[in-house]
Amino acid sequence: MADTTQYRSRDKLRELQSDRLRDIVEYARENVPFYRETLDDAGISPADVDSTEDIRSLPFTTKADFRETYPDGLFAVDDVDVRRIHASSGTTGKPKIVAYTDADLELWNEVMARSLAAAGLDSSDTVQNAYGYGLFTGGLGFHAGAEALGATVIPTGSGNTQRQVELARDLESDALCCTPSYALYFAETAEEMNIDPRELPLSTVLYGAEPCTEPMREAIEERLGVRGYENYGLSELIGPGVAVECAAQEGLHIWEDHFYPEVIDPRTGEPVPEGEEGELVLTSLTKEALPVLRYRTGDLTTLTRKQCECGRTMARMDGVTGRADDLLIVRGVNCYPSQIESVVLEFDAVAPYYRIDLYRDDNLDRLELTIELEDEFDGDRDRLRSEILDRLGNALSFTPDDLELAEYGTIGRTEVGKVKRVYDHR
Ligand code: DLL
Repeated sequence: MADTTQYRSRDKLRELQSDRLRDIVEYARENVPFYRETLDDAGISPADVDSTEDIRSLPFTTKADFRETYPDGLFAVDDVDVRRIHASSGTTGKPKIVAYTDADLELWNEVMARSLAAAGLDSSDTVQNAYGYGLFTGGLGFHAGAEALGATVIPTGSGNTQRQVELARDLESDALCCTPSYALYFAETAEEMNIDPRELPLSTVLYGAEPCTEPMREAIEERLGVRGYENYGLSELIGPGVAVECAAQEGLHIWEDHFYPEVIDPRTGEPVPEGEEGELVLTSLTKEALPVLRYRTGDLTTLTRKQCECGRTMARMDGVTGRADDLLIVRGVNCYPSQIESVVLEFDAVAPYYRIDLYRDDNLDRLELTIELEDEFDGDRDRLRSEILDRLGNALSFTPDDLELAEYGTIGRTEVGKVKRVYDHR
C-alpha cells in the first residue's frame, strides 16, 4: 500500500505533530522521573502544551543528561518491555545506552524502509549492509529496514573488504550501505584487486553516520559509478532513519511524523529563522522505551519546510556540516573540518583523504593539514601547494601553519567504525 503520510499537507502534519507532542510530554512526565523533575522545575504541565508552537517552552535534553542518568535513567518502560539495547560511544566518558520496545523496533523498521524507498530501492533489490553490527545502530538498523522493505539483505557488516568486493560482484548487490569513508575504501580495495569498481553491479550507496561534503560525495559517486543517498540519524533518537535524501537530492527529508525538528542558536538556545544554520534539536514524538524531549544533537544544519520537487511535504535538513564541538579555533579564526575538506577537494590533484593535527607550542595553536595527492599526480607541487593555501585563505580566511602534500595511500584508512580526521595533541 502506498504510504501517503509523507505527502500529507503541512496543516494536517502539524495537527498530527501537535497531538503526538501533547501525548509524549504527558507520557514522558508520567514514566520518566527525570522528565517529571525537569518539567516541574520549568513550571510546565503537560496541559500547557497545546500545539507544536509550545515546544519552545520545554526544557532541552542534553548529552550530559544521558551521562548523568547512565545506564537507564531515561528509560520509560520496565525491563520486561525492553526488547533491544544499543549504545553509542562518544569520544569521552560512558556510552549512551538506548532502548527499544517491540513498538519502537516496528517504528524503526518503518522509517528505515521509508528511507530506503526514498533512495529508490524496492523489494527487487539486493542490499549489502556494510555498517557495523552490534551495539552501533547502523548494522541492525539498515538490516531490519531492508528486510521490512522486502529487499534481499547481505549482512556483511564492516571490514573484510576484499570479500565484500567479491560478494558485491558475485551476488550482484544493487546497494551498499556504509559510511562515506568506507565507500571510498571499498572502491580502493576493488582497484587493488584489479576490479574496476565502476563495473560492479552496485548502483546506489546509502551513506551516513559521518559528515560528507559535496566533493566527497562526488568522489564516491565517481569512483563507484553510483548515486549516493545520505542518511542521518542518531542512537538517542532511534539510530539511522531520522532523515534521508530522496531522488531530488536537495536535502534530507526528516520523518517529521515521528521526529520533530527545530534549529536553534547553540549559544542562546533560541530558534533561528528558517534556512539559517544552527544546532539541530529533535523531539521523539512516538518512542516508548526512551522518549526524548528537545534533544540537543550538537549537529549543525539548516532546515527548510518548502515542498520538495519529489512531492514529499516533510521538512528537509542540509547534510550535517559538523558538530558544534568540532569547531576549530586557531589563533582567533573559527572553522570546521568540513569547510577545509570542501576547499581542498575542489582540486582535482587532491585525493579524498586528509588529516588535521592540532598542537600548542609556546601557548600558540598550530594546525597541520596533511592531504593526499592523487596517484597519477606528476605536476608542480610547489605551485599546487601555494594554490591550495591561497584558496583556503580566500575562502576561509585561514591558512594552516603546515600543509603537507602526501603520497597517495599514506594516510591511514578506516575499515571499521567512524573515520577520525582531526587529532588534537594539545
Ligand atoms: O551514526 C546512526 C547512523 C548509522 C546514521 C548509519 C546513519 C547511518 P550514532 O553512532 O549515535 O548513530 O551517531 C550519531 O553521528 O549525532 C552525527 O554527529 C553523526 N551522523 C550521523 N549521520 C550523519 C550524517 C549513527 N549523515 C551522530 N552526516 C550524529 C553527518 C552524521 N553526521
